[in-house]
Amino acid sequence: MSDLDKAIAQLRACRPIPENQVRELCYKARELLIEEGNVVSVDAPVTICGDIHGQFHDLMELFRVGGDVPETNYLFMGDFVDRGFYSLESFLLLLCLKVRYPDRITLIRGNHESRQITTVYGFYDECLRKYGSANVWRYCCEVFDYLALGALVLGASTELAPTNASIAADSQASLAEMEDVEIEILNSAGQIMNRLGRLPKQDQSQMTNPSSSPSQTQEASQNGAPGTGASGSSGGSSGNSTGAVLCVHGGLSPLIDTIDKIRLLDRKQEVPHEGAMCDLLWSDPDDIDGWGLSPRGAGFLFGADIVKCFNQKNDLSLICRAHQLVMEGFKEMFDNTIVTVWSAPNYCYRCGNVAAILELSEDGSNAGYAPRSNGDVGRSNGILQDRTPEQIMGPGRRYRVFDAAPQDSRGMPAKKPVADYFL
Ligand SMILES: [Mn+2]
Repeated sequence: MSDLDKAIAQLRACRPIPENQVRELCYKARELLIEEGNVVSVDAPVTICGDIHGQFHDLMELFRVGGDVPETNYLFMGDFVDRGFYSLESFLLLLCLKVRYPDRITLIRGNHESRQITTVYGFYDECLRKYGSANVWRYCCEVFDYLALGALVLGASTELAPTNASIAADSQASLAEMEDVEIEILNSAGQIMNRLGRLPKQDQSQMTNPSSSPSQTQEASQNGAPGTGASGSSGGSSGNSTGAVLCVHGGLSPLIDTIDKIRLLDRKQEVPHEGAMCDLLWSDPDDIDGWGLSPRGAGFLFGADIVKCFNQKNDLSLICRAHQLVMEGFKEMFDNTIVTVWSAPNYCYRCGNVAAILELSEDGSNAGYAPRSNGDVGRSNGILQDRTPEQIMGPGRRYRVFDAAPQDSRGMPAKKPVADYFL
């Protein structure tokens, strides 16, 4: 067994590894990450995860529900640390897996992967408590500076990969012979809780004129449970190519209108207080027109018009982001053009929410000749020339929803006092 495999085994048992091993691990991780662009390309199939926040036992539950590395290909959208009790073990395990299986796990940066934020929200204190010095915190922060800012998932199928999942006893879904399933929601036992059919592409004027805002009633009917009104009618022939899926921790920036502009940023630094890099890690979608000020004091709020315009310009079918607690684990907004994925169940051990991960399957329908976008502006002129943007369908999306790991599996005192940094 290699030293790295030993470290993985030790961290899986939630035991920190020695300081000198952390130093070496962080050095190796940096060497890997320095080679990655600001926007990493990831081929489907991939399982996309949101915030972890040091909830180590829930991360183990995530791997139980979603499959282990390297059997499952993972993309984590940041906020590995802070808030929970085990930021150190959670982040170091993910980093070990990255070094051990670089092509099977992608880590992008969240707003908590920052010196300033970790000093306030727990990770710094945790390192000091567990090692007696700030060295390990310093090594980790140097890795944070090299994490990619986003990822582009390519080759995702419009269809869901077949599954032998059974139907949950309490499922509300009408599961009989649905022709074109766009969204499937599974529980942590792998049973189907709900299925939503693909809606015919509606009101194309919204796409061609992104500044026109949908009415409130339309907006409300699209939030929460997209596709609820679906009758199973098809939005086009199955197996069509889907646009790329952009993954970022927070959201968009008024300074960024193309993915190429993200690629040009100098990311190897502490997260700045403002500017494009800051916005990508801090912004949130909101039911507004255009851009708005964020109550977080960093990043911006952005509306449906911004998302639809950006997606169209960059041949994207979906933006996938994390950063906001969602009680149901995931939330699709703006006619399914953006989704929030949240992967920390019972956040801070008290919020009562469930968590979710998003599986995108591989488009095997055109074996070797799948015309697909790569998020480049103008690329569609050559490749998707016979398609209007309205015909780029979203990928089939399988959400696995899970609860917090049982308290008795944690090996920690149930009455452990809440740390100061929760206050
Ligand atoms: Mn965040």
